[in-house]
Amino acid sequence: MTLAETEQESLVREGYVRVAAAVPPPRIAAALRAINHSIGQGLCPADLPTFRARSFCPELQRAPVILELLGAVWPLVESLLGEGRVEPVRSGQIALAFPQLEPAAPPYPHLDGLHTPTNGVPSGEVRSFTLLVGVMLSDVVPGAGNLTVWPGSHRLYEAYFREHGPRSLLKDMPPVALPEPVEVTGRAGDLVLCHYQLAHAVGANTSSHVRYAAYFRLKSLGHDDRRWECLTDLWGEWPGVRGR
Ligand SMILES: O=C(O)CCC(=O)C(=O)O
Repeated sequence: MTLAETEQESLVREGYVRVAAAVPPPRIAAALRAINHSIGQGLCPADLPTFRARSFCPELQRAPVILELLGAVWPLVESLLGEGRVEPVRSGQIALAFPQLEPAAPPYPHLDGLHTPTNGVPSGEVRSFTLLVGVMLSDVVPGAGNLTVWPGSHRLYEAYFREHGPRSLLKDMPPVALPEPVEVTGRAGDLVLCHYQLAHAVGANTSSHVRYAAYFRLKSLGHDDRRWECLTDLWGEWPGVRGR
């Protein structure tokens, strides 16, 4: 299981790539069953801000039924980050986007691992990683709570950090003009691979359906000791990416 050459080119240029039908339907069905069972037990409104920032169904984050979604694509991940070169992944994020009644507002780009009041990251830290792996658990049409990305923002940020220093990320998101965002669409079972340094957001969901997805944040072995230099060396932790 490897990326086709055009998919790799797209990953390098845009900072993300969608891989169709990467996770087998039985694994998607098993994960959805567990998630729907969990939310059927009831959601406490007070938990929602934390669930949105961290994960819905926290009791499932380490469950085999969620981790096996990543297991299905582990060879692909290792083909990019190197065999035996990825830190073990012990939990996933269950990301649900419920329909909203208000009109869509423009999405706000972010990088993961920066402090917010609800995400559990202490202020003064940047909890970066190498690769964001998203698994679509439901079909996603435009306007349905899509993962929204700013293609090429990873390269713009790399240039910014080279000029201003990687630790400038401790202050805030780099004040860089970004291209138009793209809503990633696809089918249940599709995979989205994003470079850590790609600006992204969850888009508005003005559809009639809940958007279901799972995300895994992968680190190259020893990433924490290299976290600052990675910001100015986009592909240093990606030995499987050609033409870096
Ligand atoms: O829910 C999504 O599709 C995006 C989530 C997101 O932006 C994040 O977890 O950092």
